[in-house]
Amino acid sequence: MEKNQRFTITSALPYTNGPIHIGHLAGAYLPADIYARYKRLCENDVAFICGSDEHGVAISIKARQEGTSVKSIIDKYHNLIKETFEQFGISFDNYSRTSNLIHHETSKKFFKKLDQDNCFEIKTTQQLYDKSENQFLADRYVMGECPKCDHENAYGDQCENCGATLSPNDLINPKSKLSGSKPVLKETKHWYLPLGNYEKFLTKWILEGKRGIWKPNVYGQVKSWLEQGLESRAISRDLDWGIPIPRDDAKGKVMYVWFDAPIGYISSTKEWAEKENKNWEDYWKKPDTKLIHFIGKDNIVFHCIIFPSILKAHGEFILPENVPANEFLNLEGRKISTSNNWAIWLDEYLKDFKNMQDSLRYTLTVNSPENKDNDFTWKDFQSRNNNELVAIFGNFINRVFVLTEKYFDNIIPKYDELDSNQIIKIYDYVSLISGSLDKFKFRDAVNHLIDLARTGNKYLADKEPWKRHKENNIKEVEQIIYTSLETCALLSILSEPFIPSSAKKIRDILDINLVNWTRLKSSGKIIQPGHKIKKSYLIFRKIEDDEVEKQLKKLNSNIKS
Ligand code: B3M
Ligand code: ZN
Repeated sequence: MEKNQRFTITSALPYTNGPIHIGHLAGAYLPADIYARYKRLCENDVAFICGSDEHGVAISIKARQEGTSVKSIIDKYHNLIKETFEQFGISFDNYSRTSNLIHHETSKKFFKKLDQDNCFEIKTTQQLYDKSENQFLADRYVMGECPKCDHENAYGDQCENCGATLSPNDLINPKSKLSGSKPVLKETKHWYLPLGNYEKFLTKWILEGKRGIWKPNVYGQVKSWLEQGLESRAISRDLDWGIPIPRDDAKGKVMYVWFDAPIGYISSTKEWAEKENKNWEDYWKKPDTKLIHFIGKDNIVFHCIIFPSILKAHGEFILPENVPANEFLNLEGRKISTSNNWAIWLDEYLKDFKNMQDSLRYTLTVNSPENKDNDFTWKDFQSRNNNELVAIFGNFINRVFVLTEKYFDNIIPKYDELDSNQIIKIYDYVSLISGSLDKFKFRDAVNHLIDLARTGNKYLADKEPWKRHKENNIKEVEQIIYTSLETCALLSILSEPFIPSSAKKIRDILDINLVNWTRLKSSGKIIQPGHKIKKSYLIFRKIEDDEVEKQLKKLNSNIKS
């Protein structure tokens, strides 16, 4: 539980071509939020940074589909996504957008620096072109057969079936997404990043330096990319939506979205620093700053190979300390698919399960696709909520509050000694939970949290304060309730990163403030005897069978037969 460190924590910038779903939350936002909250609670200097990714072909396509302008699409989804994050308690220090001027300027400056230092190759090649639309077909503007797995509907940049990274010319039988016509080849000039030049550096930095430190799924992917050898990547596109390439001989060309998007982390930090009167460079250039990227596994190559090469080429920036990428979350046994509407959209969840953000946060953490793909099912969601959050955590808190009211009229009993055996047990969880979080083991961490509540329940069951009350052993009852209230207080502090809104409710009832984890003393005493606590109420509620059935029905109606 180190303190006084500087952290730059980023979550992948979501594309503003649609709302976000549970897979996004579980992959890149929830773990990052838990981590950022935890690091703040350990008295670290944290910049938790994100923003909307508003460039790229996917967004132009969405605008065409909806018969509207790109601007109205990005505004609509930027606002929706931002609001959704706020509702789920994702505690970004700044949530920016890549259409902001500060981002255009930052990206252009970056390009110019690399251009001046001769970091790019300029090549003229033949690329797919739609004659009827007068447009080059970059990335998702073209679809065809995947050369690797024969999947019929692979995009020009990626096959969603086998995960292969592609370029439009790789596709078999390509078709324009704009007109449906067969494209022709046409010459065009582009700027390339010669990734081969960075192989040595990447090998030393990651393969040698991060072995056993980075998660095996991330390390393994990087290793296989490096073993295959890295090819030059075009970082410009012939498109009308994006950041113009700042060169006189590049009229009509914009930056490839994956060139400017990661720079978005830097522009968002700048925007935040300006508001907060901080120096953004501390968070990106000081060697003792720890940069951590939270992403899903489809973004590993961009965050572990391409962006670090860009940062290295620039020369003044730090490299990520870790990239704890997650695997995928499936839904009811199938891959989440936005195009087939096989997803749980977070904005819809918020309407269907009012004030139950923490139930989803909890379930997605306990089931996080940390090391392998995982499955979300509505049944499991219900049972995790009912059997763990309600029956263990909520039940303990509620029993303690009810007993405090019944026996002591809500005044914390004035017994001056906590039960030291129990206090030792419960304070063990501070290092168990923080140790897991330091290793990015969010599932273990949240399981420890539930175990802490179990420890509280067991204590009550063993000590039977109701029996002692009947026997008139009031002193003992006082000690049991005092110790149990201390356990509630500890739970309200240790659960803060995971279920922040419930944690706050418990603290409000106890009438205590959040305490930094670094200040927790193993002797306990977060609460004060003699202090009156507030009237309690149930913090969690059960999820009924019909609620789950309704969701399953809604989801299954989306299956296309
Ligand atoms: N917008 C892609 C994605 O959501 C992309 C992430 C950018 S992070 C710099 O998968
Ligand atoms: Zn494929």
